[in-house]
Amino acid sequence: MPNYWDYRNLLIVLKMSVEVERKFLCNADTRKTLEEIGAVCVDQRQFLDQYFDTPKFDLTLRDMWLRKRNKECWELKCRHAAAGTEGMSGHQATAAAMCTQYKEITSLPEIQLRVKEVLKKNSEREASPSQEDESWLGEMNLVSFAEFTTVRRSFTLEEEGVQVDLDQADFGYSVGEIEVLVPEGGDVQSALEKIERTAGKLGLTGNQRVEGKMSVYLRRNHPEHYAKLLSNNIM
Ligand code: V4E
Repeated sequence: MPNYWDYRNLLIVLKMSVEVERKFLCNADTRKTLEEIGAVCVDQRQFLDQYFDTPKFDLTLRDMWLRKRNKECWELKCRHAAAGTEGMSGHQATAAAMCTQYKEITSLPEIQLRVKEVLKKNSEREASPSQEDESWLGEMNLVSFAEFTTVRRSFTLEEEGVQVDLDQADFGYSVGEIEVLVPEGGDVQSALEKIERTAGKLGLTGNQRVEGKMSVYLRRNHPEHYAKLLSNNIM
């Protein structure tokens, strides 16, 4: 007989979305190109990201990325088990391989539940809905391993439902992202097609994945962990 917690967890799962994203190298002309293809700049902001893991990196070695943005919003990104490439043309499979798919969880109680499960912590403590109470970090042995600020300009291509972000991280790395948010269980193939069309409009060529900010940060600041992530195909 399902209980309150089963229903609560089901509701949380239904609210989750999958971020389908392709990163690209941007240059001085990228903003002009975006305007030429009809993208509209909708936001410009700066944010601080603090990433957390255990000293042994138990989360990131499972491709789980726990962060706090601007000292207030918690988010857990977990790799989304993407559908296989059967039934895709070679071209579609290449386009899919250029993208990442991550589930985004933003509810703090749900984040705490997932992290606790993964770290096999069997504390009796209730998940805390309070953003201010950070005692759970210590209980789960979580410490900050990366901290950086990003200046982001966001553009939207409304007819495609696509967002393009141009990010400049404070450690001297710039990267662009074409992204589509898909509700859990939604049409990922259509998102991949929108991203590919947008990449085409931006004149992006080449089929090498471009590094994200974290990849560059870890290569510079935690080279041993970075090497482990590479050898486990997480980066
Ligand atoms: C998923 C992930 C990490 C978490 C940060 O993800 P990312 O989208 O790169 O950061 P950001 O600041 O753009 O977040 P947003 O504001 O869009 O939510 S850190 C490393 N990963 C895994 C990963 C990967 N393996 N490969 C690539 C190309 N990107 C990320």
